[in-house]
Amino acid sequence: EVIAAGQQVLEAMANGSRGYGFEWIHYPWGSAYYAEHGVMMDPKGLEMLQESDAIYFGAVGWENVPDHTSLWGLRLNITQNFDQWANIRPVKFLPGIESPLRMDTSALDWIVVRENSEGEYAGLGGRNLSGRGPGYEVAVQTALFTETGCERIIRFAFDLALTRDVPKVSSVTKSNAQQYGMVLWDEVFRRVAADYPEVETESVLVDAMSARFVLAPQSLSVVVASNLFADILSDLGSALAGSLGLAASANLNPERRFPSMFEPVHGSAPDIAGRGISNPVGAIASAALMLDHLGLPGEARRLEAAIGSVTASGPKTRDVGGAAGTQEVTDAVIAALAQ
Ligand code: GGG
Repeated sequence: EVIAAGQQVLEAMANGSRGYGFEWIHYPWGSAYYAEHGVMMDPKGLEMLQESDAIYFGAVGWENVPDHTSLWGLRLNITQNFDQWANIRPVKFLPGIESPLRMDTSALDWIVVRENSEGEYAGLGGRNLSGRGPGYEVAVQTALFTETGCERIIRFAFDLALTRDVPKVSSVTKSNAQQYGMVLWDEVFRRVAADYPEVETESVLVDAMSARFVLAPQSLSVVVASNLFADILSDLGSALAGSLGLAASANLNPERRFPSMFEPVHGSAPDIAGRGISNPVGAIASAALMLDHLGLPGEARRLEAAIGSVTASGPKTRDVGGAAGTQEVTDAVIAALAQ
């Protein structure tokens, strides 16, 4: 639903004859596909996707497939094999959206940079390791931190900070307890920071950063963290900005060897899926990130301005206190683009 909404918006933009267009290939991969084929995507799916300039992705997960099967079979299959190692998740406080924070939120604006290729999502480990049988099973899940993996995402965060009004990077770990991988991360962070003397830095433990998101979010600009920590923190950030339905993300292969993937932060929301009431803003804002990646930054800003004018005074879905449906909000964004 939300991807169809984003496609309508992009088509409306391209139809304004601004010198670009879209050619869409729709791949029906997901849990319904799994029910029919026993796999989440075509076995040649990566080769098929490789032909595209970008991937516009909805959400993964449904009740008929275990979550780890659907996530690894589709989303992580793509992000890991296409080395989309930088996941950027802006936390935007849009006009007209009420935040649960008790403060003036109008100037709040930070970006969570998620390491997207290793860490706790390395997929390393196993079950039944003790061989001792039911009731005594042992499972191991290992996080992987490589110096090159840490360095590339930390450098990415610093380069991003240089483009922002407040050039500051907050690095988040739990290196007091995770004494190997996250200590390596902290060391790499200090080393890379030395190359960026104009950027303010801090290293914060993830528990303290969770509290900071709520108590002092004005102190944040770019927050870089491991795969799992940044996933959790970005959900917290989206909720503080008013709804998970608003949050956009980009899974980038910065070297452009593979297509990058743009998706709303939210999941498949089985409780409301298919009812025409999902908030399309997260998916539409992800389309704006895709426009940036495709070399159309002016169009990306134009789309973000249209989203802002709709959240400020247009129809709203129920997650942000309105009663409008997905299509009504989509139509309003398209109308705002025309103004
Ligand atoms: N559009 C994002 C999405 O589908 N998320 C599903 C999910 O469960 N993701 C977990 C993760 O990526 O860590």
